[in-house]
Amino acid sequence: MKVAVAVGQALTAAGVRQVFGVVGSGNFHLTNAMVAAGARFVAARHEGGAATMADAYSRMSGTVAALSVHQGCGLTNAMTGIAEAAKSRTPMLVVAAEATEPRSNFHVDQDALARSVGAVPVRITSAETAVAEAQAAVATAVRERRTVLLNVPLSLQALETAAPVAEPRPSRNAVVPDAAEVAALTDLLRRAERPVFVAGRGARGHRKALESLAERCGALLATSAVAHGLFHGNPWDLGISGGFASPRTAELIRDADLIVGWGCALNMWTMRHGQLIGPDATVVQVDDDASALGVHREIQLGVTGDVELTATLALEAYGEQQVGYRAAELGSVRWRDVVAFDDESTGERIDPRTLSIALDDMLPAERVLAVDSGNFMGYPSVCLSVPDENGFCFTQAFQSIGLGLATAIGAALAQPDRLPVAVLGDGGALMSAVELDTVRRLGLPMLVVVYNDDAYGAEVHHFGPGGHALETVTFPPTDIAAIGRGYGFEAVIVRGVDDLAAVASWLNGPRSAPMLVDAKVVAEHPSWWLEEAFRGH
Ligand SMILES: Cc1ncc(C[n+]2csc(CCOP(=O)(O)OP(=O)(O)O)c2C)c(N)n1
Ligand SMILES: [Mg+2]
Repeated sequence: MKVAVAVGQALTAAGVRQVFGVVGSGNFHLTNAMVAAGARFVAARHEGGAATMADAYSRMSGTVAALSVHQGCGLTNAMTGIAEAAKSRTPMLVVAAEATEPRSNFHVDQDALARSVGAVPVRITSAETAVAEAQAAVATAVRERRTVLLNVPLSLQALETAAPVAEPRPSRNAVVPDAAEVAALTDLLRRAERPVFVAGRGARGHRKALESLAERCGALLATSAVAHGLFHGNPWDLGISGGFASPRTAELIRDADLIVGWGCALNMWTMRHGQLIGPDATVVQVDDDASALGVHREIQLGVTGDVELTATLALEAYGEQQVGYRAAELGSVRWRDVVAFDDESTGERIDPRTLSIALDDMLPAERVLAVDSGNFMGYPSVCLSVPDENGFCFTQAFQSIGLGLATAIGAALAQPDRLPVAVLGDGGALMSAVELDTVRRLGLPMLVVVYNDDAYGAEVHHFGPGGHALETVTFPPTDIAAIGRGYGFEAVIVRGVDDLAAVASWLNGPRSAPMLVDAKVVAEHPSWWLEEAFRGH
């Protein structure tokens, strides 16, 4: 068979069952071979969207998805999404055709592109080695948790090679922690009076082990934004640690005498530039990648080990249960319960807090939420609860706007039994609007909510107080509801809570078309988390 077909078959057999992309001449045969071998292909309208769909799908399904792109321009279009995936250590495969001939219009240095954003470039180098190289690319993505660019030169694609033979699918081995490090951790846990666990990306999927250990030592439970939802329903859950923490959550973390980051970098966002760590708190990090230890924060102990395994071993060694930080009932720590605010809705514009709380009350609990970047992003992130860590997909490692809609598409496909909700600013929505077509074409019953302030609000609030001219970051009103209707959505303009009746009737109906809410939001002042982020800088 042809190399392109053999590579496609080998990738599918190695576990890549979901492919997103834009197909051109260079990736046509390869993509079709993957479909013929049983993979599902979703055509995005822009490679940037396809990249983030693959990233979100990988994260929310725990499998390796692929992005398939045309040589050169197909890859450059996808670079922002690839950078996000690489920074997030999403095990993901980018399959790119490659024009190795320098005089080709399509030629760019694809290796350099990948390397510059932290992805791992590999290549098919001959017909004989093609299948093994394709299998190795998937193995690197899985075992090293990397975003891998597999370049498939056009000059090799039509050569003949042998059909791939089945290989076992690659999997990642749990890193066994050193016994002395586990003993040191157990000792600190025993001595702590107010321990708090902060679970990050590496803790996703390990709820039980962490809950059991926390119960034994009386720890309170929190997460970083990328693990939001992990402890949903646990009476000792503090929710998100960091800028999106409620004042009560922040207070409790700041008062901890021991903070253990589980698969969590404890970066400036999760720890509010360190402000959430009390002056006398001991800080521990457990991570299966030794190079992640102590990078963002000074730590007193680093444990190199798998989160689940380390927590299980610490529990075995711990001994008798202690009260720890669980002497008194927590009460609600939810932002909406502990932050009082005056509704600033005007009749023409709705207060984003009022909007977010009303949505939380309306939407079914089984939801999967994606939030884009911007001033607005804190409101839905803190107000909309999610059922578990696969109910929240946070593609913000690159802090790019415009990834939210594609994130919601990938997450929706990975969690098909949940209501997909994309929450976007008007800037991010208009940057990525082209993928509204993909939502409608796939028949996804998605709710898209745009917090529309007719501005790059984050920039307005950043520079407005300094008296700078703001014409570069403010826009005339745009009827985003009309744009939604053009793409086949049902749509409504929301200026007050009463207008959300249209969403209620959509929720109660067959949801045969997706729904877009163009919410004209009040934006007189920056959101609290943005103000804090400005102060932190
Ligand atoms: C790709 C990209 N371009 C520019 C920026 C800088 N930026 C950060 S927030 C923002 C404004 C976003 O506007 P919008 O989506 O309307 O949300 P808002 O801040 O108004 O709530 C911009 C331009 C960015 N983060 N990413
Ligand atoms: Mg805006």
